[in-house]
Amino acid sequence: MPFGQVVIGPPGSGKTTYVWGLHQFFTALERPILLVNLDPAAPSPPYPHSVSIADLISLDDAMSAHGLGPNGAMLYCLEYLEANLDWLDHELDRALTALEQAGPAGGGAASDDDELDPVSGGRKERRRWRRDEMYVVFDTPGQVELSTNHDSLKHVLEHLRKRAGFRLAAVHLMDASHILDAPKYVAVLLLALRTMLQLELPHVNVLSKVDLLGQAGDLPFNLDYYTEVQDLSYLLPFLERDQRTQRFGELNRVICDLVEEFGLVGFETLAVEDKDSMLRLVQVIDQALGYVPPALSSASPSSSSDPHTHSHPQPPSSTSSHTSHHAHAPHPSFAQSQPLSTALHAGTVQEKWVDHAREYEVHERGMWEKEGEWAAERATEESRRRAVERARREAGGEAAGGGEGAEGR
Ligand SMILES: Nc1nc2c(ncn2[C@@H]2O[C@H](COP(=O)(O)OP(=O)(O)OP(=O)(O)O)[C@@H](O)[C@H]2O)c(=O)[nH]1
Ligand SMILES: [Mg+2]
Repeated sequence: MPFGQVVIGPPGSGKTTYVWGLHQFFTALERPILLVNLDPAAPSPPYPHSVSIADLISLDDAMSAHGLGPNGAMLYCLEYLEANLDWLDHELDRALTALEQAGPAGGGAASDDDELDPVSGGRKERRRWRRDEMYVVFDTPGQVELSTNHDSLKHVLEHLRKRAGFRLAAVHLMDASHILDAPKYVAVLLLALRTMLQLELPHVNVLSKVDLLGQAGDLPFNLDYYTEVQDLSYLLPFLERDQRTQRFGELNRVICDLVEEFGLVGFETLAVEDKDSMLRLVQVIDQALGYVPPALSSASPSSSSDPHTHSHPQPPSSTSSHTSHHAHAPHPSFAQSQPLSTALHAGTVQEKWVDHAREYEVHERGMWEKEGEWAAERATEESRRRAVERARREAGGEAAGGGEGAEGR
């Protein structure tokens, strides 16, 4: 029962960049991850992928074989995938099996030179990812109709869930700059709602590229107004003032009521290069999926499954019981993170990227410089320590060699 995210969103919303970022983030945290490219227009995506629809059919093939334009060919490719689910099952199974056998860090833990366990003296048990710990991320094309009214993607995902046993969440990226413009924000809300109703998956809507918000213009309301989709009637004056929407006063009101009545839409934020932002989003999606990242050592889940015996560092505000709710030992990335409720909430995002973007940038640069100096100092200390150890070993070896020589004489 592998877990996974299906990353969807309009063209240029940042899907591919996010998928690539996720791979780097998960690799750094030693979490299992496989990437699947479902965009036939991108035969060579920038990230290391295990499966690509381009090996089945490419957009160019579909265009030339059937005389289709890019949009029609894209729909054709997804229909072709739907008609070849055996191929997808086979490719996914091959990739999952390869990851199972490789284990963490591409096989480091399963290599022949396993270290000895310092306590028992025996060989350390090999840790391999289990199928139910696997995590697969699907990158999709930007054609919005694929997730709003064309059924092929929906059927492929249904197949993965019902037949192949995947537990999937849809992660819907939408460019944060749209919230600056009331009509575009309403369009984003409708798109999010329509997609949620179409795909019928656990759904996480995300305002992407939030780091660019500060440069994009003035926000009439605080960011949490938009992320929490608060009372939409406040938007009506903006819609009535806007030339594009002023003629549709009643329609605007009905659309806002509709979105509010469903009460389904809310947003997370993402700045893909910001570690805290990625961590927060990954945690939210883990929760939506009910996924607990695996602990690296095969011994640790049972030995530390009692939340009272965890020795991991407590987050700054340790009042939250978030990290101790997990049945297994939480992965270090979980344990060391802040509680979800306070980690990078909309208020912090607003401060960091909207109100005080410049000050934060200067502050962070200062922190990086300090971190760099600290790392350099550590490296110097470490190499000095190693040199001393080496010299000591060599001196010991010479003495022992001399002793042997003396005995022989
Ligand atoms: N500043 C900033 N730029 C981003 C972020 N995420 C993506 N981008 C940029 O947005 C542009 C589009 O990103 P892609 O990842 O190609 O978008 P996509 O959704 O995959 O696009 P399609 O595949 O064409 O639908 C690229 O120039 C990225 O560098 C982000 O968090 N911050
Ligand atoms: Mg892309």
